[in-house]
Amino acid sequence: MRLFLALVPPPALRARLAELADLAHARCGGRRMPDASLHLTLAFLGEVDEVQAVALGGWVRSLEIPPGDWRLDRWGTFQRPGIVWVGGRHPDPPLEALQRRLWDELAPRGIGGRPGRYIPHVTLLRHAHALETDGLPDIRLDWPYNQLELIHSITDHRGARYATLARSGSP
Ligand code: 3AM
Repeated sequence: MRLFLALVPPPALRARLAELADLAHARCGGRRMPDASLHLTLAFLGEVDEVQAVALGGWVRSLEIPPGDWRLDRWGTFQRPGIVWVGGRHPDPPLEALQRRLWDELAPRGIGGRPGRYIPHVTLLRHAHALETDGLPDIRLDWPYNQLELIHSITDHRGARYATLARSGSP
């Protein structure tokens, strides 16, 4: 099972992100993320077996995460594989601390793959034809959060869809 830890946007923010995804798609093409899949990845855990997934679910349910508020105010791109995203202009210390804490707790649970550098971002497009965000509107959105989710990424012929396995603070 391919798992990751993520923040899931509150409904009003999801709707705004979806509008931005439409605008970006009109300009850059590629594959627009479905509304239901919009998220901020905190940690990609890779492939785990079912036993590990159950244990990770228990751990996630036991987590209390400090409430935070992430400011989204920039467009960004990753060359490969043609990602267009929105994220923060400035580093966000609480979010970075949360990401570090998660990896500190994942390592003893046998999960590797801690990235060297963490760039918090919300993917809006994949395989964009043009990685050009000039002309897209200025953004200033706030993402209040107090919970993270353990998500199963299920890939089939229709692409990837996501299923939540566990939420923090909800034993
Ligand atoms: O949140 P985003 O869209 O940036 O690209 C995948 C997605 O990131 C990423 O994990 C998120 C949930 O699928 N991902 C997939 N495979 C990965 C890998 N091998 C990966 N991240 C790092 N290493």
